[in-house]
Amino acid sequence: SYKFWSTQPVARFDEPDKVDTDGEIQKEHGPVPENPSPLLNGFEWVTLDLTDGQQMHEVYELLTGHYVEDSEAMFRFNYSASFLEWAVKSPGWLKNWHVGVRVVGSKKLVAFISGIPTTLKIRNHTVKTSEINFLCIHKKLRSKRLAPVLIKEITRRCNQDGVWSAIYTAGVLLPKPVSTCRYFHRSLDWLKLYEVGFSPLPIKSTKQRQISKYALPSKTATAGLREMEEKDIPEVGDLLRRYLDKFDLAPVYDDAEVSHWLLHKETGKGERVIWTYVVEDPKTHKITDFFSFYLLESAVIGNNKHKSIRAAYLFYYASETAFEEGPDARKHLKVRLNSLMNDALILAKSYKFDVFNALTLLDNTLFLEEQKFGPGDGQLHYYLFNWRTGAIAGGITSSNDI
Ligand code: YNC
Ligand code: MG
Repeated sequence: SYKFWSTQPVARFDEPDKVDTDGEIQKEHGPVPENPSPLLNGFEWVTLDLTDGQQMHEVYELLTGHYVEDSEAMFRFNYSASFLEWAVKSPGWLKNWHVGVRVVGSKKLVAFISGIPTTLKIRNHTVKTSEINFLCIHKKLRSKRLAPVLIKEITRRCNQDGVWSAIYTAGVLLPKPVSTCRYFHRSLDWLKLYEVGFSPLPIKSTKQRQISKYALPSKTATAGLREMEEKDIPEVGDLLRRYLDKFDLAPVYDDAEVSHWLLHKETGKGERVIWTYVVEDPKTHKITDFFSFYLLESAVIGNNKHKSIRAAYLFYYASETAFEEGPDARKHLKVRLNSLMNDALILAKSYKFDVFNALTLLDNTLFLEEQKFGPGDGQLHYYLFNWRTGAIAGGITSSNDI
């Protein structure tokens, strides 16, 4: 019945998938309350300073124990501290959008919600939004209607900073997704995935046959493939912007954002998060393609042999082949993406990833099957807050899937 969500400026289940005019659902921006709503007795609001390693560690600890699990509680996302650094401190980030709830007495952090500023292209509109992520409430405080209080507080803070619309993703169904993607998984270490209970052994197969099925060459095949470097930012940015412009819902990134989201910076501390490879044409030295993936581990709950799964998630990519025109354009793009993604799998395997994940967005359906990805149980729903537009079938993307 969505007691909370039915009061919010979001699309309703009973409205048509096609709309006449795109725009804000609530166009009047009334005065923004100066103070947060009160919390239950014994709890207090805090603005976290995530330039402080200690406070970042508290967020890390909360998420490690209490963030998203699969439906059978076998795995729980384990975002590393370096991942959180990357995800919540993108260019233009605001401290005001890192919101926590503490216990008054002990100061223990028991809830969190974050936003980062992002410009989105939604069909033919360019919209200043916040991307809301990492909503998390301590397991002992669940089902007490704290989530709506956190959501209203992050909304108030975004409004204070002049942002009136938002994008967010969730596995749960809420009113009403603008798009829905499915997770696909490609085994890199099939035996480990089997041992942790992630991959089943098909009745008509054997372990050895499964292992062989997912074997990969030891070397990549694309001529001119190399890691992205700082000097590539303008060209990668240009290629990515042109590619994303083909889709109905996508972020609009400037070069600072391209650098932040795609370029690995050697800091010497913490786990590496992002890997990006470009294809530099051996003759013209132009960047013709790139792809990227990030590391997100999942903790294996209650397994003696394995503590965690190292998963690579396909992130942004683009290829000049995507701009070809003519009757065979799609076919050519399919061939190109398949060779690029096969190289991505080879690289991920060399970095000891166990599985490679991708969603049904961008042009991913052109390679998922051929690259031996299989559909997972998980769905990812995309939502817009205070923005009305028609349903978008596939071809949606945003850093909000992280
Ligand atoms: C969810 N994931 O339906 P109704 S994703 C949004 N996103 O409301 P309570 C959610 N709403 O149905 P609990 C939600 N999950 O009555 C539940 N809800 O209208 C709704 N899990 O609140 C739910 N992280 O406090 C219901 O529930 C109401 O104690 C119930 O807390 C929920 O980050 C939660 O999955 C998810 O930590 C915090 O279960 C808790 O169960 C938990 O009684 C594990 O809440 C971790 C987890 C969610 C990951 C994510 C995106 C969040 C988006 C939030 C919406 C942002 C809107 C835009 C705001 C900015 C606007 C501007 C400008
Ligand atoms: Mg609650």
